[in-house]
Amino acid sequence: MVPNKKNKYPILYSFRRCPYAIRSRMALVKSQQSCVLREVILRDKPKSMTDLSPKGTVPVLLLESGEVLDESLDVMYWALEKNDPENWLRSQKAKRSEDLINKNDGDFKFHLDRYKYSSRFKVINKKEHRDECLKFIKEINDELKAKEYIYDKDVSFLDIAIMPFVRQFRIADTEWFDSQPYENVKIWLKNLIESKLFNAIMVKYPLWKEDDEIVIFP
Ligand SMILES: N[C@@H](CCC(=O)N[C@@H](CS)C(=O)NCC(=O)O)C(=O)O
Repeated sequence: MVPNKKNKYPILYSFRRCPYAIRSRMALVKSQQSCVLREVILRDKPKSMTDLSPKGTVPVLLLESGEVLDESLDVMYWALEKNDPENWLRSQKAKRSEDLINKNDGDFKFHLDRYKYSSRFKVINKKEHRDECLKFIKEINDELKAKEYIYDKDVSFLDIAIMPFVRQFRIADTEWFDSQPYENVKIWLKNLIESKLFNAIMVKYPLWKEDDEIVIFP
């Protein structure tokens, strides 16, 4: 472990549109944890990032202690365990939340990639993948029948862990998504996308280069 002596803040390697980085940034901002932000592009990752985490995915958070967190859910837990003003972590006491996040990060993400990036994945029938994604959307829609958010009436960890991926699913074909009969999901997503928090974490930052002035986020 290389202690991060340069700054009094953790260093976050992030990519604005990445759903994993989005959920981490939302938790960091909610917990009022400032970071030094290094905005990267995935086709040209900085060596300092891959030296810290050779698997080369974002987000990567280098803590003041030198510990490296390179899983977005770990970043969320780390931030919220320090400060969780709206008790987002309450959803994580339920096994159901873990199951839903596993489905999101597993099957849903798998089919989402093949639907959204069908040429990259050489997919012949992208609709099949869209249909597979819909199974998860239906499940979320059912969860939202009796409450505004997936766990209860307020935003929790569970919503934030899932929302960036459902947003991506919508963006793949906005008109089609908006015409689907999943009203609960549509309202839930709209509320989260229009939230102050989401807009605060989607602010654009210039690409980071070695020797740049530090950028404090948020
Ligand atoms: N399990 C990781 C996955 C992160 C991930 O796959 N991020 C994508 C961007 S959305 C990435 O960095 N991919 C590497 C690449 O495209 O080169 C996490 O939760 O942090």
